[in-house]
Parts: sequence; C-alpha cells; structure tokens
Amino acid sequence: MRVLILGGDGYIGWPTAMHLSAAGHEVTVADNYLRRRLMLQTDNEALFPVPTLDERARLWEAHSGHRVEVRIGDLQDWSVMAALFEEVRPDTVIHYAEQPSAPYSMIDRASADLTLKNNLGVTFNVIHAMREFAPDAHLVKLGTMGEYGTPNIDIEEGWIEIEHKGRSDRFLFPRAAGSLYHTTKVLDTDLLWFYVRAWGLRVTDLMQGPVYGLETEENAGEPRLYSFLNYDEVFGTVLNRFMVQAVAGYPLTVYGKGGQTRGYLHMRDALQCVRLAVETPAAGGELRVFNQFVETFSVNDLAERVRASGARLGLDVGVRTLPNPRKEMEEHYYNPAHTGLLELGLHPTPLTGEEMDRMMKVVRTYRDRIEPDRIFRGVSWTGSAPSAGAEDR
Ligand code: USQ
Repeated sequence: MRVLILGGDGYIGWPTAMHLSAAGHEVTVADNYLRRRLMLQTDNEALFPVPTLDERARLWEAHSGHRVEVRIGDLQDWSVMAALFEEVRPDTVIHYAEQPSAPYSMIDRASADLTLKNNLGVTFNVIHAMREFAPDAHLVKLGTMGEYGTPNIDIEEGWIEIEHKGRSDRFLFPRAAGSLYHTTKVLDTDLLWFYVRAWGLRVTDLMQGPVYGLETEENAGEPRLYSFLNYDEVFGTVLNRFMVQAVAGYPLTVYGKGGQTRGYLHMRDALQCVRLAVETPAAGGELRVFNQFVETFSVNDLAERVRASGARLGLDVGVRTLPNPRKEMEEHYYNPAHTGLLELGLHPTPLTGEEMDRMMKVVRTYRDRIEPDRIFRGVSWTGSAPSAGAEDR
C-alpha cells in the first residue's frame, strides 16, 4: 500500500515509518518539526539527540534497504497538505500530526491556542484532502484513551447502545477529557464522525493509552534509529519518566494518591496495532474505533515495578508523593474493553520484570545526559504553582 504518515518525526511516527516500510509498504512521512521546536522552546529536550528526518531516512535505508520518502511542511497550511496528497495519492493516511502533550496544552493561553489550532486545523485539512484527492483512502487517526476520562462504568470500544424510554440507538461512548490536549482529540473524533456520515469517509480512530519503551524490531541495537525519549514533565509519559528518574537517583514523582489507572502498551505493540488497522481497513462510511492498550496499571503499580527493577539492577529507587499538578481522579473505577485489536491478531507484550530490566538497561546507558531540572517543574492545570507537601515513601 502507499502509506502517508502525517507527523512522521514523532515518538511513534518514526518507528511506524520503519515498521511499515519493513513490511513492504511504500511510505512517505511528513512533518514540520513542531515537537522538536516545542521541546527546544520549553527546555524539555529528550534524553539524547535524534537525527533529522532526512538523516533518519538515510540511516534506515543503509541499515535495512527500505526507503522512506520525507517531506517537510506545515500541514495546517492547506497548500502544503493538498500538494502532498496530490503527489502521494495514498491508499492509507496515518494522522499523528498533533501537539501530543497534555501538560503543554495547559501551560498558558498561547500553548492552549497552538494546541487547539494545530490539532483541529490539521485534522480538518486531512479530511478535505481525502475528499479531494483520495476519497477511497483509509484514514487511521491517533486518538487517545483519555477521550473517555475515567467514568464509573465500563468503557466500551468507541460505541455504546443506549436504551431510553423504550427505544434504543447506538452512540459514540460519552467523552470527558482531562486536559485541553485530550479535548482536541474528542473534537477530532466529532469532526471525523460528522464527515464519515456526510461524505462516507473510511476511518479508524485509535484510542491509545500511554506508550513506553524505545526498542522495536526495526531499531534494536541501532540507537541512531531510536525515537525521542522524553523524561521531562511536559513531553515524557509516566513510565519512561520513572525509568529515567530511577537511573538518575531521583525519587519517582507519583502525583497525588497514585491510584490514577490507565491502559498502557509497549511501543512494539503500538506498531503492531497500527499495522493491523492499516492492513484491515474500515469500510467506506464507517468510523471504526479501537481501544489501543494492553494492560491497565495505576501510577503506584508502575512505581512499584520500576522500584523492583531498580533493586535487581542495584539501584536504590525512592518514591515521592507530590501534590497533583493535574485535575484528575486519583482513585476510580477503570474497566475499558479492548478486544478489537486482539481479534485482528495483536500479540501483546506484557510488562514483565525482564522487559522492565531490558528497558532500564537501555536508559542507563544515557545516565550522564539526564538533566534533573527537567524532571519536575509543576505545570499546573489550574495555573497556580502546586502547594508544598511532597512526601517520601
Ligand atoms: N503521572 C504521575 N507522575 C508523573 C507523570 C504522570 O503520577 O511524573 C500520572 C498522571 O497524573 C496521569 C498518568 O500518570 O494520571 C499518565 O500520565 P502521562 O503523562 O503518562 O500521560 P498523559 O498526560 O495522559 O498523556 C500521554 C501522552 C498522550 C496520550 C495519553 C494517553 O502524552 O499523547 O494521548 O498518554 S491517555 O493517558 O490514555 O490519555
């Protein structure tokens, strides 16, 4: 298939490009380096520098023999999006081209404005480019499990049958996002659902949980082909952060009670899921939704696993409870369905002790690059600095 990856420079974007090109697809990636710029501007650079997209494509071709085409441009600009679609005429479009951080979206008015305009603007342009240049293409859109929030009922896979006053119908499962970033993903889903109904687009919306890890089949043992590993509070996801904190001797930053539970998955499984979605497209006029995660953990569970792995590797890992800078439930029911991708053939990678140790060892090779000042600055959901009250456990 001809696959166009929008946001191909990101944490999952670049690994997806390698994975799909290794599987024999013709891959073009597009990106405007937004994430790199925001990391620089906010002094939240990743654990090690990564090559530019053009360099990555050259390294990947030398390593594997597979080519990835690279285009640099801002997809919020209609002329850039239109030219890209006209050139590539994709069978599949993977849309990752969004500002990906919840904390970034909560820093101030300007960061919120950028998140809202970029995320919705790109989604809107993708929809119109599909109609104009690739009406039969399949759009695989990265959403987030955070669209649902943490309701006190089981979370279904995208849709719910509701019976009301003796009649019933099928609706999108109710959404209640926990940050402006997550809210843009809810709005994306609504936009897509409208245009699926209006124009018969073919769409898969992937509700993905937090991803961890670096090594995939394609880049194992090739650090220059690794993705960004962010450990800062803004762009780092929690398990990646905890592993870096453990290696740095920085007590693990558990926010609030630590009972916040989410559905997690290894990078390798995120790639499997995307490939399964690409290779078994949704039907025309269908908005197909998958909940994309493998296992649920609370923040406390993750801290415990990192502490145990640290002990095996001779690290003394402390845990510190910090006043929660976010607005979220710290103890709650959480039981989301996630059978769709398993039915398509996903082979999950559980977070075993062995897997934890393997990831920690990779992180340990970069110990000297860790900048502890980046780990916690207290980006608050309410705009006020978090009050004192950290507690070591
Ligand atoms: N957390 C801590 N300590 C930390 C960092 C995070 O206790 O040092 C807690 C957070 O409060 C939250 C949980 O860990 O309850 C997950 O936080 P996260 O930063 O790993 O994930 P989140 O901000 O929700 O966002 C990440 C990705 C985002 C993706 C989302 C999936 O950055 O792109 O959409 O995971 S989900 O969480 O399912 O919405």
